[in-house]
Amino acid sequence: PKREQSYADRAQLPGVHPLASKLLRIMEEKRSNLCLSADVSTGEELLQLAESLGPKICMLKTHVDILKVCVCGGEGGRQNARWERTRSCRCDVCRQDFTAAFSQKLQASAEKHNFLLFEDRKFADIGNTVKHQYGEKDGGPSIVIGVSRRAGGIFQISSWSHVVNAHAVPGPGVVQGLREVGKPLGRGCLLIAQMSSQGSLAAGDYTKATLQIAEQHADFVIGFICGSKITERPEFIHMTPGVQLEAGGDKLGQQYTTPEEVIGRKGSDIIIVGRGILEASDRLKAAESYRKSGWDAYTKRVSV
Ligand code: S5P
Repeated sequence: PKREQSYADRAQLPGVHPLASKLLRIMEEKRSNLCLSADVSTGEELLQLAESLGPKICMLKTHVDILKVCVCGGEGGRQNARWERTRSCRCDVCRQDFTAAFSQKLQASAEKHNFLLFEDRKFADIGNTVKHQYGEKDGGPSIVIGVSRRAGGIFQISSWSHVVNAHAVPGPGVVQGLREVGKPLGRGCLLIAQMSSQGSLAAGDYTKATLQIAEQHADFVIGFICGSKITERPEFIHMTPGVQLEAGGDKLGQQYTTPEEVIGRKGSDIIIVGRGILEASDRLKAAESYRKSGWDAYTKRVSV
């Protein structure tokens, strides 16, 4: 059988999406197929994770709607000196964590340590709605506190996140809506073809139909969230959550598989790890061991 292509080979394929190509090059350069799922509740901790674990990862996955957010629209913040200096609201009223300044810092960290940002928003509505949820076409940072007065919601996801994901359940319209906003900005989208949770309905024919939507929108869809490789097309990137060094699960249906299994046997490209790293006493050490396991499983697989 033909030898499997390396990440570096795949980055150079003529049909590969520029963002997928960039990701594959980062993976090869940093010898990392690890995506950190930075599921923490303060902006400070998120930035600190990006800075400290940045060198170990190819991608940082966020859930920015977990962060504390402001409901005062900056009104409280305007009253203190810090607001004047930083334009980031730290008032006692709201202590807002997600601001334009914050997303700029996150982007700076991504640039410095050479990883991509992935907001795990799981869009799942009709095209017109997701377009507004994703952000404005210009994608520029919001200048002042008026975040609440700007279209695209508080988070302005399209302005800072290289990658987003979507459920295929609404049909192709969800991808088309996101593409209108993201394509001009050079963004990419992952479709959720399978889920790691027990009893997931994303299986069988649903997974196949998801693949079809991706193939029809390959100028914007760069790959999948999945448990195992679902297509032989090397342009698509397979990313797998539900990974820990020991198989198992949590009390709410999450199911864990090991990096060796996911990369070595299931043929996925990237492991997504949250609590396996976040709950370790030494996060840097844990990140390094996931990076190494994922990378070793990959090199073993491509050398066959
Ligand atoms: O099927 C999925 C898809 C996703 S994106 N299963 C998942 O667990 N995820 C996400 O991966 C989930 O939202 C969480 O952010 C992360 C897994 O976290 P962990 O702590 O269980 O590793």
